[in-house]
Formats: sequence, C-alpha cells, structure tokens
Amino acid sequence: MDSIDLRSDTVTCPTEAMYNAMATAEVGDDVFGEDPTVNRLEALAAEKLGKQAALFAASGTMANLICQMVHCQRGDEMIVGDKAHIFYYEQGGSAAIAGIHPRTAPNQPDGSIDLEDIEAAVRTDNVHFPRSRLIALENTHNRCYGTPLTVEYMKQVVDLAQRLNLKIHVDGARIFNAAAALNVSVAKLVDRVDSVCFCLSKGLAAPVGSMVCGSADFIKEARRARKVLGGAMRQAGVLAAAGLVALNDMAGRLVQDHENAATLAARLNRLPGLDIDLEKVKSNIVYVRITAGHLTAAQVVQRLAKKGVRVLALDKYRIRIVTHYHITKKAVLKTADIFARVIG
Ligand code: TLP
Repeated sequence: MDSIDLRSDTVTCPTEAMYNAMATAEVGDDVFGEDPTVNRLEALAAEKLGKQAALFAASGTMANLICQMVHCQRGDEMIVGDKAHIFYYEQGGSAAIAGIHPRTAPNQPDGSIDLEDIEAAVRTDNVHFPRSRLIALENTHNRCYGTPLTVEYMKQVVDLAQRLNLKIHVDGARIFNAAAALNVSVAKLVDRVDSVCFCLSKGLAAPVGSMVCGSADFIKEARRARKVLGGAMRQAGVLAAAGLVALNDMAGRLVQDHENAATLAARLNRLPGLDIDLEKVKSNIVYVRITAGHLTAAQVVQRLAKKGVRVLALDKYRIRIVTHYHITKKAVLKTADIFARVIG
C-alpha cells in the first residue's frame, strides 16, 4: 500500500528532472569556489531574492544559525517570536552554539510580532543588559498555520528595525509558499531585510539544501560561519543541480499545493469531531483540532497510519497536515474519506 504522506513537505523526493540534472552535474571543489553548479545556484538564488549574493547550506537549521552568527556577537540578544522555528525546533542552537540570547515576543495568530512588542523588547544601553542586535521573523510561519507575512507588514518591521538600528533576518524556509499565497515576488517580500534563508528541500522538492541570501559582505562572513559549522561541502554540485531545477521549475506549482490544502481543510471541517479554522488556511499547512471527545491526536494519527495516511500529532488534540508535490487532488479526496472512517 502506497501511503499518503502528509507529515511535512520535507518528505518530497527528487523529480525525474532533478535526478537527471544530478547525474550529469558539472562539479568542482566548492571550498575553492570552483563548483560551477553551486556557483550557478547561488547566483540564481541571489537574483530571485533580490540580494547581492547567496550561499548554499546543508539545511534550514544550518542556514538560520549561520545568519544569526553573522549578525550577532556572543552575548548579543535576538528578538524572536515565541512560536518561531528558530526558537522552538532548532535545539536552542542560537544559545548553545552561537551564544545568542533569545528574547521572545509573542507571535500573533498570523505569525507576525506586534511592532509595539518588538519595540518594547529592545534593550537600552545599560551595563546589566545584553545588546539587542537582531529581529528574526518567519515567513510563512510554520506553527502559525503556514500564514504568509505580508509585504506591508514586512515594510513596517524593516522601517522599525532601521529606526532602532537592528538587523532583520527572515527564516523563509517556505518563502516561495508565502509569495505564491500572496501573489507577489519573493524579492518584494524580503526587500531591505538583511538576510533571508529558504529551503530547497521542502515544497520545492529538492533532496537537500537551503540558501542564505544577503549582501556580498554578509555572504562573505556567512561563508566563514558555514565553514566552522562543518557545512562547507566539496563537490556539492550534485546537490546544487537538483536545487537549480527546484528553483527554476517548482516554485510556479506551489499554488496547487495551496489549493489542495484548502480543499482538504474544507472537507475535513465538515466532519463532526474535527475543527479547522478555514480562514487561516492560506498556504500548504493545515492544523486540525480533534473535538471528538473520545479520541486524542495520537490515536487519530495511529488509526490513519493503519489506513495509509500519515500525519503528525502536534499536541494532545491537534494534528498538522502539509500538502506538497506528491499529494494529488485524488490523494486529498482519499484522505478525507479515510479521516471520515477513522473519526466516525
Ligand atoms: N521544519 C520541519 C520540522 O523541523 C518541524 C517541518 O516539518 O516543518 N525553518 C522552518 C520554518 C521550518 O519549518 C524548518 C523545518 C526549518 C527552518 C529547518 O529546516 P531543516 O529541516 O532543513 O533544517
């Protein structure tokens, strides 16, 4: 039985075009800057994001850490949402590895952080305090229903950061989903931010890799940070080749994943025992609350798995579903049927 795997868009496997590109990739030693395929990928990523330069990193976690290390000295403070992936799911690497003090501010349900909360979190110059250095945002916001932060909101935060003399980093693991959901260019979404990283290995379906983008000076330092983290790879062109296909061919189809998420959410919400805030389904992530009193999320996950549908339990009564390249409309309808049987 082929399972329908909705646990994450990280489960996507390379397309045939990616395998072909990987098999024939021109490579060289990237630590010498001599891998032509990596160089092409970095140039393309920088161009798409509207930044001067880019760097290929092994993962989203590494890319976020690299950016934090470049922006902050040890002991500096970063203002970050309390539901941010950087704060929640990266093992506290900001503190453990980079020596950065995270100062959380509440994430609103749409993934934003209120401007007043950012300003209130900024330290004054006082011998007791760490120095505020960085604001980290996330777009789309994973734990906030995959909501995209808008161009208008980003502009306000950038203006604020410039006034307060802070840097801005965007964890844009799913920034192409944000752009597709809002029908704007990614470059517009990250205009004037100091750094942004995005994942090739999620909705864009490449097997490995994330890109860090920023100014040429920033990327020069990012290259050093990547090296100390052990992330400088050699003939990485075999991976970058798939990344090029991902960037060129896969961003345009993300709207299909969003449509599938909306269809699935609407169908599941009709079932007694499940509740979804449909207004919040804006990209490829759906959060489902189990309201059928007799079942926990873990039990629902287990029952679904037996019938070939894989999803993640987020907490006692919530499940996360993520649509992606391998989830067809037919799979969406089948998933809704299986949910109906399991909940019923
Ligand atoms: N997110 C994964 C899990 O780690 C939770 C997922 O399945 O959603 N930023 C954001 C916003 C992310 O969602 C993720 C991965 C990362 C960074 C880290 O990327 P990787 O897994 O490449 O280190």
